[in-house]
Amino acid sequence: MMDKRTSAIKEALKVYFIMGSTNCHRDPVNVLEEAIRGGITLFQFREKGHGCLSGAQKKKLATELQQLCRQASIPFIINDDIDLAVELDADGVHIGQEDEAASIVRKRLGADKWVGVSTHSIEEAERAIRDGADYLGLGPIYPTSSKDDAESVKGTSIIREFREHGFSIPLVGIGGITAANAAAVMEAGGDGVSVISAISRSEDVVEATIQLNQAIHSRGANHS
Ligand code: 3NM
Repeated sequence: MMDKRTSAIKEALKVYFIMGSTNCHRDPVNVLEEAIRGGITLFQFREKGHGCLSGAQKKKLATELQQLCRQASIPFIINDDIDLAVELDADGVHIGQEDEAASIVRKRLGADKWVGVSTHSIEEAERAIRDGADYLGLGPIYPTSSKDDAESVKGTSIIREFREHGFSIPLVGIGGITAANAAAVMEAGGDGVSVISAISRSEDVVEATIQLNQAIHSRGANHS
């Protein structure tokens, strides 16, 4: 039997939207509002890249986005910035391999918060799990232009490989995922898809989010 925390995390990972101000052509607050209307299940504030906000401006945007998530009961995760996550009482933190170890993040956040870790190999995953990760991000599944220092494209085979290895931890795919290829991520054993541009750069954010939702629930997708 899966425990309550794990099933809540798996549920939240289904349509996982990641965004910061540099990912939007318009007001990120409006983009998030529309993505929530379209049915995202989890949000990560990731303020990175050329021209990104810092200090008080970053905190102000984070607070506004968190407010929207709270109103909609969508968990609000912060990328990398542990101090900000503690200050805002965010629901969790997502870190990469170049960031602080998951064990340190876990200690700072406490047992109740969610800690997500990007991993690219079985070894990195084993360490993240030992260090207390709640879920793993795997990518890039497909080519992406949203992350300058992305690793080589892994394909959905990385998800299958992790499941065959026996990892039961919640897994979410990332990198170049769209409504057209999201079902393959689920079929490989993913619990959900995390996307930046498929939502943030869409002409119709509500519709793009609905389509992603439909894709992950499409026939053949893994419903476990
Ligand atoms: N991390 P898009 S790929 C933030 O491989 C991020 O770990 C990745 O953006 C990884 O949905 C990526 O626009 C960018 O491709 C995802």
